[in-house]
Amino acid sequence: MTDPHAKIVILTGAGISAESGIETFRAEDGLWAQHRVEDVATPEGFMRDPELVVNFYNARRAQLPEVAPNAAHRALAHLETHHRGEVIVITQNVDDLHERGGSQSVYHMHGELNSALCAACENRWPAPMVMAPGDPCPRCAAPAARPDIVWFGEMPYEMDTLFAHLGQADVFAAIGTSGNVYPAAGFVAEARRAGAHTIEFNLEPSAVGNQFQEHRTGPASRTVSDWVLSIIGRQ
Ligand code: BJW
Repeated sequence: MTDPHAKIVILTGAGISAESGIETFRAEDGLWAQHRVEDVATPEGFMRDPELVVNFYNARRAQLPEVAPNAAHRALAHLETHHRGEVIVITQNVDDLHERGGSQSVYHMHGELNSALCAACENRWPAPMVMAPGDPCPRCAAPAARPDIVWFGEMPYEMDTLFAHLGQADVFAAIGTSGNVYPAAGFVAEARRAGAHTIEFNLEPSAVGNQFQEHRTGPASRTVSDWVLSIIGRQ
C-alpha cells in the first residue's frame, strides 16, 4: 500500500516507448544492431563523421510524429495528476512521449531529439526537423549546431537536481531500462540509501535487477497501468 503522500520518483528507459514503436538500444534487432555506439553516440564519432551522426538523429526525429504515447506513458501522467504526493519522471529517452502523454514534471537526463545545442556557447533552441552539420547557432552564429543529446563521456543534465529528488524519494520505480548505463543505473542504490521502496518494471531482470525490492514483470503498458491503478484507484 503506497502512502497517499509518498514522493514517487520514476526512471524510464527505452522499454517504456517500445510499445509505441520506438526501437530500444540493446535488443537483438535494436538501434545498436544497426549502428556502432562509438559512431553515433560519442563526441569522437560526431567529430569523425558529423553527417552520419546528424542524419541518425534526423531519422529518429522524423519518426516522432508517427508514434504516439502508450498506456504506460498515459498512466504516469494520470498518477501525477491524481496522486497527492509529488511525482517526478526522470527519463533517459530522447523522445517526447511523456510530455505528449500528459506528464508535466519530466527531466530528460540524456537530452531531447527536438532540441539543438550549440557546441560553442551551449545555447539550446528547438531543433528543425532536418539539421545539417555546421548549421549556425541563432545566438552566437558559430557553425556549431549539434543534436542536444548526451553522448558517452558527457555529463547528463541536471544531475544535482536529480540526486536531490532521489534523496527525498519514498518510492523509486525504474521502467524499461536495462541498467547498463551510468549514472542512471546507480539511481536505485541512491534511492535505497534514502530509504525508498524500489520497484523494477521490465520484461526481464535488468543488469541491476538484484538491487530492487520488488519486480513487476511484463510489458510496461500493462504493468505500469496496473500499478498506477493500485495507487490511485479508478479516478
Ligand atoms: C521493456 C519493454 C516493455 C523492452 N516493457 N520493458 C565503466 C563503469 C561504469 C560507468 C562507466 C564505465 N565506463 C564509462 C562509464 C560511463 C558511461 C557508461 O555508463 N558506460 C557503460 C556502457 C558502462 N556513462 C556515461 O558516459 C554517461 N556520462 C557520465 O557518466 O558522466 C560522468 C558522470 C559521473 C558521475 C555522475 C554523473 C556523471 C553518459 C551516458 C549517455 C548515454 N547516452 C545514450 C545515447 C544517447 C541517446 C540516444 O542516442 O538516443 O542514451 S546510450 C543509450 O543507453 C541511450 C539510453 O538512454 C541509454 C540507456 O538505455 P536504456 O533506456 O536502458 O535502453 P536499453 O535498450 O538498454 O534497454 C531497454 C530495456 O527495456 C530492456 O531491459 C528491455 O528488457 C526493456 N523492455 N520492451 C517493459 N514493453
